[in-house]
Amino acid sequence: MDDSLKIYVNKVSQPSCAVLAFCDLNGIKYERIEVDIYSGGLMTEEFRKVNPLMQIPVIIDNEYNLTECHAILRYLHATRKCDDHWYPSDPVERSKVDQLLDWHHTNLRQGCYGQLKRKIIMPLFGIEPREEEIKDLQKLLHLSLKFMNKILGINKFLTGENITIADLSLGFEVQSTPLVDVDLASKYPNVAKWMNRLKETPEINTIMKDMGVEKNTERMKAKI
Ligand SMILES: N[C@@H](CCC(=O)N[C@@H](CS)C(=O)NCC(=O)O)C(=O)O
Repeated sequence: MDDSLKIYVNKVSQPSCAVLAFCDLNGIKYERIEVDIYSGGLMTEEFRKVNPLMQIPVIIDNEYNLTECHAILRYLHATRKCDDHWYPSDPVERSKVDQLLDWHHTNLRQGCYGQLKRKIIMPLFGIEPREEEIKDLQKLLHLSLKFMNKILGINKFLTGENITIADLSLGFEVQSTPLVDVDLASKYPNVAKWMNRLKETPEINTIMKDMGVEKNTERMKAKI
């Protein structure tokens, strides 16, 4: 069954990386299909058939197409042999994971990717971002990191002692924050320690390194 799993991703895409890491950590085999998000790869006729919403990540499992990183992570957890800790069967523990996954989309991701989309992707297609909007998103990002810093002052991982799919989803987003001028170590030390803890896992570290955040941060600063 695993042999027929295709995953459409880009190495800088945070939700794509969370799906790839989950598969690598759980021994799930897949065919990786890289989509060029900077030069219209999401808009091709071929890709629109895969996902009419023109976003990655997407999986095709046998003939079933599924989008949305969090839905994909839950689906893979339910259909493959994965340890319970990733997405606990206990309703209370599971709800803690779900709570963070929902929160992520309208807070941390909005604050981080929301800025990246406006600063990097939209200008490539001739759309200039509004400065006010970027400022508001930066505020949201800092509020989100402050909240995470508080939780991670108590917990080893986001929901407690064990790593879950929420750590993957939020961790890959946080990996991109230097691109929008966030210095984690000085402002959010508990988040920085948690990121180091995640990077102790080789599968996560490899994918995080491949995102090329350091190099891309230098490039972005050079443009300013
Ligand atoms: N809610 C989606 C978001 C996916 C997403 O934002 N993907 C980005 C790449 S990181 C994308 O495809 N952006 C293109 C666009 O939105 O135009 C998920 O969690 O999977």
